[in-house]
Order: sequence, then C-alpha cells, then structure tokens
Amino acid sequence: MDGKSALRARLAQPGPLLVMGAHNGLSARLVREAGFDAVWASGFEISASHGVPDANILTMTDNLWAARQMVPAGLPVIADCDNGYGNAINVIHMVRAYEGEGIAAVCIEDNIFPKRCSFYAGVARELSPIEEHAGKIKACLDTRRSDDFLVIARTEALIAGWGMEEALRRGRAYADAGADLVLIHSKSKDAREVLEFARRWDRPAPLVCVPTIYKTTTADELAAAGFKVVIFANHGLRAAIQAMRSTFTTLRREQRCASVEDRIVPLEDVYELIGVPRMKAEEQSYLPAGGAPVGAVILAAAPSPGLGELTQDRPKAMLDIKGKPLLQRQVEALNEAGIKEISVVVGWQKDAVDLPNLQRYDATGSEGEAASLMCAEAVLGRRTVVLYGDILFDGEVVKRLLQTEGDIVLVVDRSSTERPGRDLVHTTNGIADDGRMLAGQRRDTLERIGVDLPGANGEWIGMLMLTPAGAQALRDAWHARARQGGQAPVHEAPSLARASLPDLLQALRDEGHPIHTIDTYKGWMEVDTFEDYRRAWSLVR
Ligand code: SPV
Ligand code: MG
Repeated sequence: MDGKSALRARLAQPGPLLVMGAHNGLSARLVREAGFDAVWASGFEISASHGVPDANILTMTDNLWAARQMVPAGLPVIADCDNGYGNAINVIHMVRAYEGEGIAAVCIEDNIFPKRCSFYAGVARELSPIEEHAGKIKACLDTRRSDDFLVIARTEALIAGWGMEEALRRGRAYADAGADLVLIHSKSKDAREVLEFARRWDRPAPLVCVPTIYKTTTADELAAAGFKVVIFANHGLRAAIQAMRSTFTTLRREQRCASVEDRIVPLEDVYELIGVPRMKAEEQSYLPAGGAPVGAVILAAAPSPGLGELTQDRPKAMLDIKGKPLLQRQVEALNEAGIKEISVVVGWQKDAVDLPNLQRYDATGSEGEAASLMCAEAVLGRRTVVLYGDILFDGEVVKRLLQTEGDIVLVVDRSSTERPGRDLVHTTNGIADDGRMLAGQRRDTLERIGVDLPGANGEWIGMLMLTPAGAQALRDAWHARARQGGQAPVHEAPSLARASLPDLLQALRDEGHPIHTIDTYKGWMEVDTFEDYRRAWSLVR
C-alpha cells in the first residue's frame, strides 16, 4: 500500500493519528521507529535545518526535496506546504509535484506570500482573503490524480488575532470548498481556544491540531474533544539542537572523542538506521564479483642476498628499472586492473619504501612470507590480490585473475616446470590432453605446491587472489597453528614462523580447502638474480 492509501485507511480507524515532525530522511526514519502514524514534513524544521527562518525563504523545490527524502522511511508523509508558495496557479504546480513524489497529503495555510512562522513574535502578519484560499483548496482537489492524496486546509485566524468567529468562518469555507481535513492553529498557552473551536465545529471534515504551545494537553484529551490528527511538529529538531550543543561544547573543551561517547549513538546504530545491512545484501545479490572493491597486498619485507650490493640499502621492490622502482610498476599494473587500495608489507630497509598512497604494514622480525602476510591481515576482509614484491607482470594477468571463480586462486605459468628453487605446482588436469595450451583459459585445481616437486606441471608466479572466505581460511590455518606454539613443521618449513606462502597453502589444501589455479603462459618475470635484473631492463618499456 502506498503512503496516501495507508493514510486514508488509518483515518478510517478509531483513535487519533499521532504525527511527528521531521526535516530529512534520517529524522523520518526515527519517527517511524518510534511508532508514529505519519511524518510531518515540517516547514519550521526544514527551514531551521537549512539555517534560515521559516518565512518562504526556502522555495517549494527545497521543501519538496526534503519531503521526498522522508518517503522511503515507510510512513505516510504529510507535507507542510506553507501557503502553497504563491497563488492557486503555484498550488496546481505544487500538487502535481508533491503527489508525483509519493507524498501522502499536503497542508496549505491561509498566510499571504511570503509567510511568517506562526510563532515568531513581533513580525508582520497578514492573512489572504477567504475566497483566495478556498480557491487554492479547489485547485488542489481538481489537480490531484487520486482522491487518496489528502488536502489539509489550515487557518491562521487565531494566530493572527482575528478571533474565533473568523477562525470558524474560514474553517467552514475551506471544508465547504472540499478540504479533506481542517487544521486550526493556535499559539495560546492553554488548549481552551482549540477546544472551543472543536466544540463548535459543524462540518464532516476531521480536525487537525498542533499542540506546540498548549503543551500540557494530551493527544487523548484532544481526541476526546474531536481532533482526529495531532501533530508534534518540531520536537525532533529541538532535541537534536540540545544534544548537538552539549556534545559540541564538551568536545571543544575536552578535545577527545571519548569524552562524549556515553551521549552519542554507536556508529552501528547509524548504519542500521540508514540501511547499510540491506545495501550489503544487495551488493552480494546484484554487483558482479569484479565490481566489488578489491585490494592488493604486496609482500616486500624480505632481504634479497641474491642481488648483493644492489639491494643492500633497499628491498628488491625498490630496485630501479628504467627510471621507476619495481614497486611503482606493480602499483601501475594493479591500478590498470582497477585495484586502487594497495598495501605493502615492509621490513628489510623499510625506510627505502617511500611511494605515496600505499598502506604500510611493518613485518620487521618476521621470517617467513606467511608471517609477513599475517601482518596485513586487517585488510584481508575484502577480495585481495596478494603478490610478491619482486615480480613484473602485465595488468592483463591481474584482470583475468579477478574474473576467476574461487576463494583462493593462484596464477600458474605453464611454460616452465623445470626451474630449481622456484615455487612449482602440480594441478589436477595440467596441460590439455592434446598437449596444447591456451593462455589464461583454464581453471584448474591445485594438488601440490612446493620447491621440491617432481612431476610439476607449472610454476606459481607469486600472485594469488583471496576472497574474504579464502582469506579467513588462510588466517584460521595460521592462527590454529600459532595457538599451538607454531613449532611444528608446516609442509616444507621447519616451523610456522619460517613458513612460505606455498607451505601454508599446501597445509590448507591438505586440510581439504579447494585451491584453484588459472594459467598464464609467460606474461610475467621474477627479479631474483643479476641475470633477471638485466633481463627486466631489456624487457620493460
Ligand atoms: C511547521 O512545523 O512548520 C508548522 C507547524 O507549520 S508550526 O511551526 O507550529 O506553525
Ligand atoms: Mg510550517
């Protein structure tokens, strides 16, 4: 049921409708949470929330923009439309716009344009002629597409000091013009005025009141007198001002966030109110896997004795290759594949790693690569590409990796299986039966990975992708061993501290976690020796 049908249906039920003022989508959600029947898109609140007086300074479009933020809260929205923002012609435009945005009802008052808020003391106040306002009401009724879109006529006769007889005359004229409800406003400190109005009311249109100033009267008392709708117009905004003022004052004085922690809601409360959990579910349902944010972790903590003096003052990742550090070339290739959130795990000569915009994790003192990766475990909550800091590769390799299904996926080069000291793999299917291979076409399952691997059918290039579930499995495997002291061998490593990534991956595989591979045929190189380094210079542009 849409808002206007719900409001019409609720009006037909017994008891008064309790309506609460709001000024934006968030406050409307709080109105719903508290159990009110409808939201009042209050001109007073909306103006104040923009920091301007309630005096037709905001335009119709400003007010409509605020009111439409309230519709998704799920309660009928009754929009305070001041004086209709002009004459009957403006009102026609207004009704089309408000009904089109899913607002349930509009309320227009008989203030002239520009209006003045009913409560501002000592400001000029004038009412439009009765016929003119009745004409606006008729314009509303003739313009609305559905009879469920309610039109509330409001008279300010009591506010302007024009007396009870004038108030009744106006109320009757607006009801006779067809208004669905009539709002009688008063700034008297007690409810006698509005109660008398209700006692003398002799039209079928139900009555609405706003007991801001006659504040001790309950909604039940007003309902007993004949009011069908009671609007608490501006208490949300006033409560917010008080809460913000005291919080700001304390923070200014104390200058630390903990000083106000006990008087503000937790962040999770905000997330819940604005629908973050639903957004997460929708992301999972509708975003392609490749569209979800992906991070990268580059492991660049280890020293590299194989390159002698070249890496005495820097890790391999900072080796200059034709005017750019290897690490920068990696970052550019990752960026090209759409990965912008990049972390680097540093250790050996960490101060030399001085590229901007990288999240740094310090693995000083860690021996094995698995321990280095665990230093960055905080960023493994999203899909992550993990890679060694000493490989050069095409962005295309990363793009294909991101398109591959699986919680843990390794990139495997099928062109070399004979290189001693490298991370070799054996996968279930290996090379196609006919002995040919199309680079990057095949997804396979890892059987074994290690340095000493007779019968290997590929080489791991030092890059893998983890989904959050894959990362969790890896972390669980690590922490389970760490809890037991970490002294037991992990695959080819003598202890957990010295385990390489292949060691931990093999352990995971042996526990039954599927690990997948995709193929590449060259398209990458490792920089491990002088010979590699020379080759890198000749290959990169
Ligand atoms: C509003 O909330 O903007 C109203 C009610 O019109 S009152 O402020 O009481 O006039
Ligand atoms: Mg108002």
